[in-house]
Amino acid sequence: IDKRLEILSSHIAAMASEKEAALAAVPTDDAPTIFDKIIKKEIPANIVYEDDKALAFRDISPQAPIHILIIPKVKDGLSGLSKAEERHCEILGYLLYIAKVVAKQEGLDKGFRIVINDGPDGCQSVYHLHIHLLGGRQMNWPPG
Ligand code: TR5
Repeated sequence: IDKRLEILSSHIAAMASEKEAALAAVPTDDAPTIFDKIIKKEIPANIVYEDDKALAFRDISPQAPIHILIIPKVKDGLSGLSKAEERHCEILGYLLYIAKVVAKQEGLDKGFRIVINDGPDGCQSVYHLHIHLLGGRQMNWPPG
């Protein structure tokens, strides 16, 4: 039971700090984010998939046994989904497809969860569009 409480309290702490990070984040359309540095390999990330359009790497603060972020290499104003224009349709569809490719690569045969947080209410903390791929455990519904 102690171990369970420890895990539970670390989950609650992570949730609180993620929310704090989201509320502290300044929504910006074109300003570079930490993800640009990951794309340019200026800071390390655990990259699980890469091609000319998309990059997928493990989230630094995983909320599930598998927690991967899928991002476009070129931001093109897509700081978040709410900024999507018709010209982004192709990359948006492509990123979803890559989420599926990565889910398969990770062996998530029993299912997975896709999340896109948008804006302060959506708990977005990094303003470079990203798809969360979560799996490896039973997800709950509704999400918090
Ligand atoms: O809250 P949203 O939806 O904006 O998601 C941003 C995600 O980026 C969070 O789940 C963070 O844990 C994750 N994140 C933040 C950083 C980071 C990262 N994932 C991998 N590597 C990271 N580095 C090196 N630095 C971050 N600040």
